[in-house]
Amino acid sequence: MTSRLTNLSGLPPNIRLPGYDRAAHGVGILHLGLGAFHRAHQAVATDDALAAGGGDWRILGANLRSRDMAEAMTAQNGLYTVLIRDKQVEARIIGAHATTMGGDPAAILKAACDPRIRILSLTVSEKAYGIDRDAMDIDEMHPAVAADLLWPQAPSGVLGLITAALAARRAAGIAPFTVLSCDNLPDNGALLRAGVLGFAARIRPSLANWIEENVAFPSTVVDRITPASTERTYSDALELTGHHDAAAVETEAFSQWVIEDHFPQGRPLWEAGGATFVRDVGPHEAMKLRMLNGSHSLIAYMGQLVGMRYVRDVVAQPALAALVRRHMKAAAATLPPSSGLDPDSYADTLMQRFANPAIAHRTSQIAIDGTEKLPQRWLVPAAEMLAAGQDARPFAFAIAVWLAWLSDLSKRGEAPDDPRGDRLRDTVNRAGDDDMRLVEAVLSLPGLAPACLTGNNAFMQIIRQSLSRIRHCGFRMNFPEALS
Ligand code: CS2
Repeated sequence: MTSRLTNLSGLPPNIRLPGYDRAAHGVGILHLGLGAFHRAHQAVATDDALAAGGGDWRILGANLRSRDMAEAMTAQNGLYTVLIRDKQVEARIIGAHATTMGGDPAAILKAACDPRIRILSLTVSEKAYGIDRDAMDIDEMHPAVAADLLWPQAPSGVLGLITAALAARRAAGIAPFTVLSCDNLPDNGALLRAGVLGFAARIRPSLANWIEENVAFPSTVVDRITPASTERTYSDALELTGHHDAAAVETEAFSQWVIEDHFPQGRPLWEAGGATFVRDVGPHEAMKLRMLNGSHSLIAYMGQLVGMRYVRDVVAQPALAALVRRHMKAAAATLPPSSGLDPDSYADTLMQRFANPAIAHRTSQIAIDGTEKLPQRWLVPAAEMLAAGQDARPFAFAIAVWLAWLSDLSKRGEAPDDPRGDRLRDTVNRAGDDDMRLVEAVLSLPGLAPACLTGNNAFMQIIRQSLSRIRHCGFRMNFPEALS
């Protein structure tokens, strides 16, 4: 009978194991968000850092709401398998997690006050923050923010928890942790800082001042394509390791982590895991969010429109791949010219990564939460192009594809998987067959598109034309026309 992965003995010799004595290292990081991406990215870099540089930097991993992953990992003593899918599949076991907890915000708050915790990192997804990006302040309508403002001693959301933990540490004379956002948001450190300061200012202004002066919020750029785990992930992990693993993840070989080096309480030797430390992540971030994530979203919505399940299927179609290339080129034109980065070779690498036949990355997974993702991926870059008098048509096309997908869903009576899903469905329904009404109504939802984009009549008309062609002639027939 095969057993569950719970320790490091008896694993086949070709499986890479943690290169350090787990018991010899204490915790130093509290991580919020135990999803597949964290397990395939920061935790792997931390495993490498522990092996190369040592230190008490193991991870206390937590999910604010759900218990399942924390329980699965606890049952495995924090161990799990990462499958790296390239020409071959390589399996390695990660041992960086010391403890995992889920669904108990009070216990997580307590852990965040532990003096041993010197970094609080997060992969909670764009929608969990509750920050109004235009105002660079809290979004008081966000459910977790609203609840935590009413009862800040018992927070259940990200901003409330970080603020309460920092307040408790300050009161107890414990140095604050460094706060490290690892989500795909623009200037994620500065954004989270603004959110925490805004939240703290509502509770106690002197606390906000203290946070402003004492807490570091370095920005980061994270990159590793990590599809949600499936039955295939678990069965491949079992075949390779000989053990059942309910926390197994699969990912690509590529991994990138660019971090602003501002860690007053120290940090693991993440360089050993491939991280690069810079003074300003800005250029890396714009290239990644706009070229990778921006074309990912285009691929996702085109794939959804034509019924293609995986990213690799979409880029295997020459006409669709050409549209993706065209989008990357437009995204590259929005980047600062003297950044020292090479967008052309970046684009080539991206096309290869997207085409990886071993990675089954669902278009439906990337299609979720469009209203949270598209501002930084398409709408702000498009607005910048318009302001600079450049040709932003590829962005108009991408927006039309998203609207056509929303329209398809609404016709089926479905709402998109998005925090504003019901509102989107109702907005699209009300617009009916009137293409211009649909374009205007969706893009003028609060906080979505910059005013200079919605106010640009010529650009709005181009979106309408593309939308109209897609809705009335069908997306497939539209390929050559879209390219012209
Ligand atoms: C994707 C990202 O789901 C999405 O929206 O674009 O998760 C993407 O796979 C990662 O950012 C790659 O690093």
